[in-house]
Formats: sequence, structure tokens, C-alpha cells
Amino acid sequence: MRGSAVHFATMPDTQAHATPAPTLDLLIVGAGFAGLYLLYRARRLGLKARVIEAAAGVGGTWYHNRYPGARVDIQSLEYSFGFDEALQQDWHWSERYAAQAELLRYANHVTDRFGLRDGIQFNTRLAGAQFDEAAQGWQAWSDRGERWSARFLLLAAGPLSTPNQPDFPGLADFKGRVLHTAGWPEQAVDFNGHRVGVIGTGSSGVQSIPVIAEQAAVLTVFQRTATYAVPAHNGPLDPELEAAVKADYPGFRARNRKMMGGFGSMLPPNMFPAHSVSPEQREELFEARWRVGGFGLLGAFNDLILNPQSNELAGDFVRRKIRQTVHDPVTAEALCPTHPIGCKRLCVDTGYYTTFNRPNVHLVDLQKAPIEHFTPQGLVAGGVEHRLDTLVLATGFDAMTGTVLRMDLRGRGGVSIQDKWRAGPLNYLGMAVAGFPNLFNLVGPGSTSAVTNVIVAIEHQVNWITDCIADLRSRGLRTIEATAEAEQAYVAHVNTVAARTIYLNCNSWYLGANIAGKPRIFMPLFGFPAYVDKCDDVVRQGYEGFVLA
Ligand code: NA7
Repeated sequence: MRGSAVHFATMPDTQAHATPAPTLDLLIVGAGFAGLYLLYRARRLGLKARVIEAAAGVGGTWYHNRYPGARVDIQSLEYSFGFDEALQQDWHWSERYAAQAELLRYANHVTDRFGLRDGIQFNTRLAGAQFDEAAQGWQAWSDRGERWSARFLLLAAGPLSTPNQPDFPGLADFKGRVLHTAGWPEQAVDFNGHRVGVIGTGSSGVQSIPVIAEQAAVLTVFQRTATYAVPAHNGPLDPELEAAVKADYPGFRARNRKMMGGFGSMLPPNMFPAHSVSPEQREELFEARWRVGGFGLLGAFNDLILNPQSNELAGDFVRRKIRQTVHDPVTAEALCPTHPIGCKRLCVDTGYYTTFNRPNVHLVDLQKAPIEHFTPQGLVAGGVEHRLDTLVLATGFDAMTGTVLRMDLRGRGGVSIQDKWRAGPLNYLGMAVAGFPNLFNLVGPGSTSAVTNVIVAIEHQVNWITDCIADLRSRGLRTIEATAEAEQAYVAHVNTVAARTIYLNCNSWYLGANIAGKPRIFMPLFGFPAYVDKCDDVVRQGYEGFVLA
């Protein structure tokens, strides 16, 4: 057991002398898929749990990202819960890639099917929490001053939940409507007759641009980095495929868990490198995967993410597709990305490149014409004023750490998470933080979340964490805390794995490179099966790397 002297500098006064045992076993922050499954699991284990959620409803990312065209980029038969056989048999996805509204219906269905709603307090944002040495638990408070005490604090606030709002000069003077894809209004937005500008060409831009273009009088796309998009070939879910998967859903889930990204067993990667076949065969293999659509293109060969030369062949294949699709050669060239494919998350699109053949759509290459400032009527880029009625910021997120770093979290000795993570998000197993006992951060830095099927990652982490808590309880133990040594070694491991890939060779949100001043460090762990093995091994070794007390 560690020392107990602590000064609760930021905790509300009434709690400074609180020492009784925590009233909750678990305080869960967030009612997205991770928070919902945590609550389900906690209740099955007889743990007293409460979820607090900043939004007015469940669904997390699918609650907030209601922009036109928003849909999942992993097939819905895969991007869905596998923990309950009846749920996965009963639920029917209407499309191969479900749209946001259907995903939100699914989140609500799961909530009500398992009677979870009464365990969730909506419109409540966690403001801060302090580890209470005397009570061996967490004292937490909301932005409205409500308070909770819990043995464990489980952060399920999402890796992509704090929108990136770039500070463009003069934006406050702009008189038109400003929308962010990650905070879209609930009511449908009408673009008819509008001059619309979209800044950002990641997944959110790539999905929304074709839909907005159909309505807007003029759409101007402001692109800082050209993106790779592969076709989704979305459509109604094939009933034969659905029946085949449902005939052995547990087997299908198990096969997916063996895949690097926790999905993709329907089209496994070819187990030979790109240079082992002739150029003609290579082209055929890329073509075959392009026809299927989705992330499978990156599995055309087993070294596309590892070998820059092989990666370049895949990038070149997509660039040729872009040049074949986009009629205007100048626009086509500007749309051709130059960074390694897959280094930033690949976009899965419906009609993105063809949208640039529409007469009402214009591309502004910000590399050549940077945004200078906003005016009341629009924005000036490269000396040219673009008049806009509506501006859509598709500028992404302060990913993986942004939401946690906006909380006033204090561990042992009042050390803040901001100090702890100043040089980057130290963590062990992508869940625990030394000096912050009984705190688990889900699908955050060090987890495989961002480079896997996040629902598979969530189910694994929730199972691991709740099993751990049940185990501690059965042994009469109150705290679990990662050691600083385990944490250092783990973060080094995450970066060693990344260094073997092409993931360090671009400015992605995986590296925090999209946010000025954020430490450049690769945050997700690549490789789901090895991560599962590592987590299992830690348990087998008696929670190696943790101190239990
Ligand atoms: P992303 O993928 O981070 O994309 C954000 C886009 O916004 C990207 O093109 C950025 O360019 C651009 N951006 C960001 N800041 C600026 C500024 N200041 N000026 C111009 N352009 C800017 O976010 P998404 O919401 O599209 O997708 C996030 C994830 O959600 C996605 O990966 C899927 O997992 C689902 P950059 O590339 O940084 O030059």
C-alpha cells in the first residue's frame, strides 16, 4: 500500500474530509457503446454502477455526428455487438454500411432491450474527479456541482468526442451559418440554394461532400491534405450474406477477433507481399478488392502497411483511379494524395471523387492557396474571396486524449492528468495510468481502438476490466494501479510496433499531428490479436505491471 497524505486542491470543500466507503462501485463516464456495455456487464456482476452522459441521449459518436452522409466505415454485420446471441440474431441492418440514424436506433435498442436507461443520467458532464486516498476510491463532480463517490472511475468518453475547432482569423466576423460535422444539429439542415464551404477532407468531409453537393447551389471544398477514398459499394444488406453470418455468428465474431483490425474475415488479407507477383497480377488483385470495396484494399498484400515501397504501389493504384474518375486534370491532380495510403485512416466513400465532376462543386487546394482570414461574407484563401452562406467544419477531433485532458482529473498526491500526460499519454495496456488507481480509460491511447473495429475493441476491454474488478472484489482487494515501469515499457512497445509500419510517415490524428502543440506520439496500438494475448498474459501473471492492494 502507498502513502496516504493527500491535499485535495481542486475538490469541492464539502468533500475534503469525506472518508466513508464509496457509494458506487463504478462511475462510468459516457453512454456510447463502451458505456452501455460497461453498464450491462457491471449489472450482470452485481456491481452498483451509474453512467453519466453529457448528451441528451445514448450513442456517443452516433449521437453527435449527424451530418448528411454519416455512416460507419466497417460493415454493420461486423460493427455491432457480439456479446448477446439473441441480440445479434434479432437485429437486422438495412444496409451493408449503416447510416448514422440506424446506428443511433441500434444504440437505443440495446439500451432498452437490456433495461439500461434507468442507470444513465443524461445532460451531465464530468467536470473533475480526485482519487481519495482515505476512501480508496474516486470523488467525482459534474459541471453542475453534483457529486459521486465510486470505487472505480471508468472513462468511456470516446476517442473521437472533442471536435477540433481551428482558430481561423476572423471566423467570429463571418455572418453565415457555421456547422461542425461532429456537433450537427438534430433538425435536418437545408442547403438548397446555399453557397456552402466545407473545410476538411477526412472521413466526415468525404461522406458529407457528395450529399451536400446534391443540394447546394455552389459547394466549395477547402482541402489541406488530399485523402485516399475507396468505394463503399454500399447498398441494401445482401440477405444471403446476412443468413450465412447469422447461421454461425459466434464463429464469425471469433474469426474477426483473429484479424489484425478485429474485422475483415470475410475478405482476409492475401498472405504474400506486393513485390512477389507480376505487375499484371498485382493490378488484378488490387482491382478485385476495389470491386468489393472498403478497407479490404489494404489487404491485397500482407506488407502494404509495413513496407513503404509496397505501400506506394497501392497508393499509385488509387491515384490512377482518381485520375480516371475526375474529368478536370488540375482538380484530379490536386485530389491525388502523396502520403502513404492507410497512414491516415482510409476513407470509405460513396461518390466522393465523381462529385468533383459536378458543375456546382469547386476544389480549393489550401497547399497552394492557404486560408488567410474570414470576412463577414466568406473567407479569403490565396488572395481570393469565396462568398459563403454556410460553412461546414469537417475538421475532425482532438482525438484520443482531447476529452480526458479537458477533465480536472487528479490522481495520488493531487497530480493532474494534464501534468501526467504533458509529454504524451502515458498508460499501461491502453487502460490504466500510474498514479491514478482504480481508473480505467476505455478505447483511449495505447488501445487498439482507432486502428480496429472499435466495437470489438470495446467488448474486449469491457470484459477485461469488469472481470478484473470482479476478481479484485472476490479477493477483498480495493485498488489496482499500474506501475510507472510497466507504463513506460508499454508506451515504448506501442511506438516500437508503430515504427515497423508506415503509420509514422504522415501527419495523422493517430499521432496528434492535427492539433497544434500536441505531443507527436503514436497513440493507438496496431494489432488486435497480440493486444488480447498481452492482456490475457498480464492476468495469467497475477496482474503483472499492476500493484494490487
Ligand atoms: P479527420 O480525419 O481528422 O479529418 C479532418 C480534416 O480537416 C482533414 O482533412 C484535415 O486536414 C482538415 N483540417 C483540420 N484542421 C484544418 C485547418 N486548420 N485548416 C484546414 N483543414 C483542416 O476527421 P474526420 O472527422 O473526417 O474523421 C475522423 C475519424 O472519424 C475518421 O478517421 C474515422 O475514424 C471516423 P489534414 O489532413 O490534417 O491536413
